Amino acid sequence: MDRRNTLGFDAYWMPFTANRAFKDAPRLVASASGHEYKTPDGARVLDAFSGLWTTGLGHGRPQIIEAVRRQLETLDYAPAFQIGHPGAFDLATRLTALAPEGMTRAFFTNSGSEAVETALKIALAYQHARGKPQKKRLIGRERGYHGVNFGGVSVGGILANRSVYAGALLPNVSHLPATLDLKRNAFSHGLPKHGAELADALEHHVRVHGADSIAAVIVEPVAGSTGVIPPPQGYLERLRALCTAHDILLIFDEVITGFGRVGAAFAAERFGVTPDLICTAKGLTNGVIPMGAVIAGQHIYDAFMQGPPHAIEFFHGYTYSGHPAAVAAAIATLEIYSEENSFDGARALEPAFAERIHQLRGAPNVIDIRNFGLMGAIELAPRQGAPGARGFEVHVRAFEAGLMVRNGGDVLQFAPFLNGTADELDETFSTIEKVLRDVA
Ligand code: PXG
Repeated sequence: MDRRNTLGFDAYWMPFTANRAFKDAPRLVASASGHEYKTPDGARVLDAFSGLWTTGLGHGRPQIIEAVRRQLETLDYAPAFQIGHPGAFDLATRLTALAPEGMTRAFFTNSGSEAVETALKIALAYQHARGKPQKKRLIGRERGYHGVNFGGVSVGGILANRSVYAGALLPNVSHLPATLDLKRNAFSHGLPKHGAELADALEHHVRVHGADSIAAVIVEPVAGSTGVIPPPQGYLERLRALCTAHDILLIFDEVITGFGRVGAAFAAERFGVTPDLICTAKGLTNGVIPMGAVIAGQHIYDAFMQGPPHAIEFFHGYTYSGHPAAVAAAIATLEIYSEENSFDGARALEPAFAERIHQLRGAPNVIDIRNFGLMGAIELAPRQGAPGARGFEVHVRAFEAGLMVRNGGDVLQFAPFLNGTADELDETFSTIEKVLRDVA
């Protein structure tokens, strides 16, 4: 008996989804073009989240699609280990050219989570290679999100992602405090004034564990999925100075903030703070083909290049590292960023975005609004005894009203396209304002 049916919802176990609620009332998109999705019924949904922070150039870009098609016809797969294909070298050259000075090497992965695992392993192996194998401690931050693999969950600072695995996570991990401070910083425009001193918590870990035991600190320059938390003014500079003073590597997880999301190639550039390693994904291919990358400082790579030249220097890699289709998508994407000056475009849209999102101050249940670059959040007061319910209801009702926004609990998140328009911003926030009144 053929037990397939045309649209059964049972078999697919959906990621980070309330499966039962979803399957009771599915929200589907069937096609996408430009800045919009269409549902299977043909209803238009304005995308106010650039995919999942992925697709800053808009959906269905012919140049990317054509590049992938051509690549698949020419070379569909190339072994990733001990063999190369020209595109991967070309992409690494282009990608490192976008990175801060001195960050000259790229390692390819297939996702942000894998980029994080790779960066954490590079950090530990780097300390080992330079004769400091006792430097094993990794320091993350409360409310940090670094993907879902064990290393990323360990350094991540989200209880719901961690608690089930307590005792099975990486040992030797500590956390800095989160920088979100509604009492002092609510409704800040851009970077909040207060909290640079929270970086000094690193000194606490140095006092407790010893700098000799600490390998690396990993932070998102602007925390994304836990509700868009821009760093306090001066915080990242301070963290960089402390890492340098204590001989600790600094890893920026730029899976969200890379590729124009904060009006520059990387947040590192926007803040003028150069880390030792950068994790990227998402915007690397405009979300079209899964891909991630770690960009490493020259000093990191050099430390690995020891021993006999025929020996493998780093025992790590993925079957699909530098997959030809992903590489082709990434090269086409980087070309469009350059041809269309997308990062400057995002920077130019930032003031209008900031102004429009902050107009929702005073809307029902809004307790904070945060923005930086083209990242924005509206935080809602939770319903009594049902945290997250209000945010989820806004997400569902907005979708029904033709708008795709993301809710992380009671925080609504916004990621307009790098080439978005004032009209789209207006449609986004007028729809949200109406939905907020309806659910109040
Ligand atoms: N690091 C950061 C900073 C991320 O934002 C990852 C790592 C993991 O990437 P992959 O490709 O393995 O998913 C992410 C992913 C949201 C949202 O709602 C954010 C992410 C993914 C899905 C939803 O903000 N970030």
